[in-house]
Amino acid sequence: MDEPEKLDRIVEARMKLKARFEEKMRSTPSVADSKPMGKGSPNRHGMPVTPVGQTLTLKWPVLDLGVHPELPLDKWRLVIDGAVEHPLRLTWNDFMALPQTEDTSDFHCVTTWSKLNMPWKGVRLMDLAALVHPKETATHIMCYGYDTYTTNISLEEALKPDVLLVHTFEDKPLPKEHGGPVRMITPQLYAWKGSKWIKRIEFLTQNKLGFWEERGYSNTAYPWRNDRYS
Ligand SMILES: Nc1nc2c(c(=O)[nH]1)N[C@H]1C(S)=C(S)[C@@H](COP(=O)(O)O)O[C@H]1N2
Ligand SMILES: [Mo]
Repeated sequence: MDEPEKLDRIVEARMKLKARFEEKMRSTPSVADSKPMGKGSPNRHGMPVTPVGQTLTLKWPVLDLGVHPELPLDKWRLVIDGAVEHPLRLTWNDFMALPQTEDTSDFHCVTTWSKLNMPWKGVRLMDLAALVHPKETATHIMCYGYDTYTTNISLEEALKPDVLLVHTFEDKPLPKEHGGPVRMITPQLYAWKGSKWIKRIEFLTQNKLGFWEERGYSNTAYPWRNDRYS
């Protein structure tokens, strides 16, 4: 498929996905919440800039299971499969040839630190979804990290425009300890929903629990309601 045709296909599929999830997105906590809990002036989403129970930090702590996988770019692959019409296995070059998005967003860790205004570059989850065409029955995704981490997220959250698979932070390659070469970010949910060293995105037809969700963390992970545990 040539490039313009591929882009047209993404644009069309993106519009269909938006229409399909519009209603559900409107009722997600970060859109429907009329009294978000937290302190400070409204952020770019109209939320108090510091969610309830969070403290701002300028540092960027490292939090993970302790394994930092070594992933040379020529060996790196990203698989997108499950309940989709066109499963994909991307190389680094395939991934970098997709439409690239720059965005600045915030990072809220469930262990109570938040880091604001982080400048990212990467590929929208929405654009990857548009490429693989989730089946009508798809409702969630499970993300898998190269370190064996897993985390689940509903499609209405995953398809938000600030959910990215990022490879660049502050104009430099994403450091390995923060999930480089590629990690996911979920700025409107607690940060454990974003898998570092992302390896696979599986579309699901029903919800399943990831690593922390199985251990009592919240399914929904919405920071402005202190939604830490289930
Ligand atoms: N693959 C993988 N992704 C992960 C984790 C992990 O252990 N493995 N930890 C999660 C948690 S609990 C948090 S708070 C953030 C931390 O990201 P950071 O180390 O870049 O601050 O990554 C999330 N993504
Ligand atoms: Mo975390």
